[in-house]
Amino acid sequence: MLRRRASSFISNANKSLFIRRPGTLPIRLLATAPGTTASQPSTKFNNTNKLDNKIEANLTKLSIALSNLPSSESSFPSVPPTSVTKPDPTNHTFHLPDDLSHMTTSDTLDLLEYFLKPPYNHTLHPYYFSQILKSATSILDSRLAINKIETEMLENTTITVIGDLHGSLSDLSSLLQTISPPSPTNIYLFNGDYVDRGLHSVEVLSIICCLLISSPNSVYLNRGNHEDTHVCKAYGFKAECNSKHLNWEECGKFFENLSLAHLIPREYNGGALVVHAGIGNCDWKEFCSISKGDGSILKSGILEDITWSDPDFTVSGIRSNEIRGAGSFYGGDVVERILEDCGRKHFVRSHEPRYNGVEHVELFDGKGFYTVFTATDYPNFEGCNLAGVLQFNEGGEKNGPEIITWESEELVMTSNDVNETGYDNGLTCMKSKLLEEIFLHKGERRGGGERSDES
Ligand SMILES: [Mn+2]
Repeated sequence: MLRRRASSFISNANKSLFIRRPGTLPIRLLATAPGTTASQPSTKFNNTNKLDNKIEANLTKLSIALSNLPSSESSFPSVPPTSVTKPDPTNHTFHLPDDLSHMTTSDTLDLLEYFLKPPYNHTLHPYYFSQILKSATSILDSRLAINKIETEMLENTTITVIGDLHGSLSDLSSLLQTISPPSPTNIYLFNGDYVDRGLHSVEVLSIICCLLISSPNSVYLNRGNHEDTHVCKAYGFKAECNSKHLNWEECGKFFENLSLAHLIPREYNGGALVVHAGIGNCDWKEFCSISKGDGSILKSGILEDITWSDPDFTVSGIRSNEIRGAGSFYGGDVVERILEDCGRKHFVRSHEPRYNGVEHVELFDGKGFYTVFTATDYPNFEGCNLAGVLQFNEGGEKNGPEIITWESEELVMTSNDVNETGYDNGLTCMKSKLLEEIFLHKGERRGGGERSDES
């Protein structure tokens, strides 16, 4: 039913949607947006980065070392926030409720609409950005490092794992269209890497925080390797905050309060262990003993492994990850052992882009290993990879989770407001027809009983 509704959205929005169950070929429902070609280069990400992962880790470690020097900050100039006081009601900015505990999913969709309206350069006022970070951090504070997703076990409840978004607001927008906004029967688990590389990390992080605040029992967040002030200092988020006059340092507390792993209950396709990247050389008992990160995640063995590692099923056991220069390579035997220990059937991670959005590797005894990546047009694939999410269904013990993928929305990006940092200031032009279609249906979604007003 969700898929049927999603396809009617997508049809009007000039995009393609694939729905694939494990072991079947994708079903192409709709035509590719006119004017797009498979070889079209990505315009959503900072292509000056060649995504060399070893350089990424080495740069981060260098950044950590530099940060320990007294004068190191001089090489990373900050733009101080222009204002942290509440904007006057007459200010033509987007205003959030005074008491954020009263914020609804509808308010969050209004904010998304504001971000996507012409002239395409809207962002949150520094006061509200600070307020939502504080509110989201206080919700995360009560959650465990290895957190269990609790659901009300309502009929037809789904838990959807969302992979890296990397500042791609259009992919977050199409996610909300495709699987509908979070609700008590539509649980979201964002699996890290919300910021860096893309042009709208501030807006992506703002919408994710607002979804968490408006639906705290329906939204869960894992920490990725880019939710680290040392990493996002080098990969775009800090520069973007500076260009939008936001206090970047306030994000540090939010990052440190993110959970590192989530357990999906066994009633949902046998359950799953979900981490951003992987696991290292530790048993389940050690894994469960970790606490949330304090400062950089590159300083601690287990945290670094969870957020930086990659699978290598050609070998068994654990070995150092010489490609990234951080984290480990782990074999299928390591995954199978930890699944046995935690009593779950599937292992889900993100961290690496996949051409088809989701990659599934079948392990022994029906157990599954999944890589989920949700940002489209990623530079690794010349800008033509699909978005993917993985959906767990209540009562679906006998089957695997459902893979849902779709193509990117057609976008026209401009960079005519590049500031001195070389960073596009957020002037993203989306085709007006697409925008009209997205928000034409927003009222329908609200009317469908999916609006969440929980606080
Ligand atoms: Mn990552």
